Amino acid sequence: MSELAERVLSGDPRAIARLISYSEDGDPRGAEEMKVIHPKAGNAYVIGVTGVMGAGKSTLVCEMARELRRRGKTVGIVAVDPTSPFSGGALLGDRIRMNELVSDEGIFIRSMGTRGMLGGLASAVFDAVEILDASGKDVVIVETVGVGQAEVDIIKIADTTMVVLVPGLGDSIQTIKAGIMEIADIFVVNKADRPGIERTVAELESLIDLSHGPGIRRVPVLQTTAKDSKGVTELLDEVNAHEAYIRSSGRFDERRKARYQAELVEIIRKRLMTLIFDEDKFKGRIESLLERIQQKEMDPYSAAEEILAKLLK
Ligand SMILES: Nc1nc2c(ncn2[C@@H]2O[C@H](COP(=O)(O)OP(=O)(O)OP(=O)(O)O)[C@@H](O)[C@H]2O)c(=O)[nH]1
Ligand SMILES: [Mg+2]
Repeated sequence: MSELAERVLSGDPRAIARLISYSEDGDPRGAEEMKVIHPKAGNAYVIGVTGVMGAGKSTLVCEMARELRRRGKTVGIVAVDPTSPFSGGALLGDRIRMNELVSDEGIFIRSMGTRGMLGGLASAVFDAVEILDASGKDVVIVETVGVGQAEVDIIKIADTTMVVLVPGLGDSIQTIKAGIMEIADIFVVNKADRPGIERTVAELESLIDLSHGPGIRRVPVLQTTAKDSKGVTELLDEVNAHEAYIRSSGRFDERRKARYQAELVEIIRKRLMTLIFDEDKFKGRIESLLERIQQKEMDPYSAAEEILAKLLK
């Protein structure tokens, strides 16, 4: 086994950071290490945290990490494209909260930005979760801003997904309508210190009533005030209850399968994109096909078929 893989498996934070960077950069050395560490992954419980911008997700994630540490668990945190990243923004003003986490060897925090259009992002996030998992973290938390399909896809990594909203729905209702309802295992209404909390919870409960049926687990709605560490213990108890539910109903294995399916598709997609658009010979070919399409000598469908036929040869 390579030295880097060995150091990752022993939990060395520098090695973990290095390997995540390889994935982000699409460095081929990363793929080789990922092959080696895969057999050691699968033991971490993965919590997805998504929801509207500025809902207090990062604050909540920090508080969950603190509570998990009190429960003796080690924690990996992956924050995807945060507008207020862990390294700055709103949390910069919260030095005490951050310093405690950063200086704790049982916690690893990584922010990942959205990359170019070919979307190296999703597969790097999958890798980061797998790396933290293999490194021995008991729990891995993934924070994403729930706006687009990419985030919904990323959340497939999670065993338990929480959707974070805030009082005074408005935007939040839109988020729910945009398909977030289906992915929520737990709803969290954060900023419970704000006016309108009761009404928001009631509106959410009536929305859940609509999709709720007999024999189906009812998605719980929890209230938190992350900035004052309120409601976090109850929230993690609810995560435990959800874990027990998916483990006893066979859904846990289904979710893990969905995670690896999403990852596999993503790796293939990325490799194909690289093949088609980055390889010099194909690049030249695509240029000439584009020229012919524009001159009406060829249509895009035939051009695509020609490229695929070349690939499959
Ligand atoms: N009133 C109130 N403010 C809170 C609470 N939790 C977090 N905040 C504040 O909300 C702001 C946004 O918090 P973040 O944790 O950065 O929110 P986020 O959802 O991670 O934001 P993005 O990643 O940018 O989408 C900060 O100013 C926090 O201090 C809360 O329970 N009550
Ligand atoms: Mg955030």
